[in-house]
Amino acid sequence: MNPDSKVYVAGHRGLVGSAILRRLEGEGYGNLLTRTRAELDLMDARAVEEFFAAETPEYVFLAAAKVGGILANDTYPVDFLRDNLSIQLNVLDVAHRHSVKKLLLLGSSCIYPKFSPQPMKEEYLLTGELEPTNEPYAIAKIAGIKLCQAYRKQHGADFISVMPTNLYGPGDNFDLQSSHVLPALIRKFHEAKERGDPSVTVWGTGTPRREFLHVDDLACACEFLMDNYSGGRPINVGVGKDLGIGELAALVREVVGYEGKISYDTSKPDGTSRKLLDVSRLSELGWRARIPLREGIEQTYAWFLESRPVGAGG
Ligand code: GFB
Repeated sequence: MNPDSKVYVAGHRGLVGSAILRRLEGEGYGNLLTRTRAELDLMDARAVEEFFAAETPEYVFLAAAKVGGILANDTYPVDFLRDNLSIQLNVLDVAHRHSVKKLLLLGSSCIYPKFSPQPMKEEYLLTGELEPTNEPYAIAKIAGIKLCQAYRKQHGADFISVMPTNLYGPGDNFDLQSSHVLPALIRKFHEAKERGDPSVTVWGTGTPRREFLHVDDLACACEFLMDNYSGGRPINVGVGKDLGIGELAALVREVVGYEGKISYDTSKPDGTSRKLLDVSRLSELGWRARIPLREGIEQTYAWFLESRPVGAGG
């Protein structure tokens, strides 16, 4: 890409898309294309065709997706499978037919088998059963990877796929039913502190381990990979280390300044016990994450406080 390349960021209002847009604007890209969901429904094949025919982007970051935490995935399997398949089918088909130079598809670390050896290498894909709570989403994302590989094989399309670990950062979803764990804990500890609650409830047993990548690091990796990687195999993007959910809760509690207790609701699912990514291929290409977890949580908490509606309490 160069500063006047026409770059379409699909999903620019979401956690990942907004970070990619922020990164590209900051790097001086002056020909960026975005559409809100109201302006362009990516599940409407005709609308996607008309948009690409009219705008002819050269590069596409496909960050638009139906995403959510463990409870949302477990509750809405149709939405997570159907919506993500539909978006990917439409955008990849039209990107190929309108000769997009390069497309980067965002996936997720949940594509790997539940009992993968850790850390998980890209070649472990499809070597075992998936985690049931997010299998629909994982199947949709695996289909996206396979479609990128098929367009490369059959038509020579330069479509790459990037598999980030669990993400967090500004622009995250803080809804307690549909969000991922880190933003949920920020909100839970903040509101408990403001209300003076004696304890905060953490879902599950607290024993699963997760890896967390700040979304600004992911955006930097996506720009790097768009310019430096053109292969069929998905590329993992992570920080190379993880921590227990209980440790994370203690860290968020400290950052927020809450002094009450932590209790565990084991009626909620733990999900997979661990999903640490092997990031050696990415580091061999010359990229590594830079934002430390504590600093990233402090920055995200500050964003959460600034972005809450006035009078939202706390
Ligand atoms: O982040 P999370 O919802 O998704 O949950 P996954 C991670 C762990 O945190 C689980 C625990 O063991 C949860 O039980 N947890 C504790 C909480 N308290 C909370 C809470 O208040 N809210 C939430 N959400 N979790 C997702 C997949 O799996 O990972 C997605 O479902 C996607 O499809 C995403 O792949 C990256 O990490 O378990």
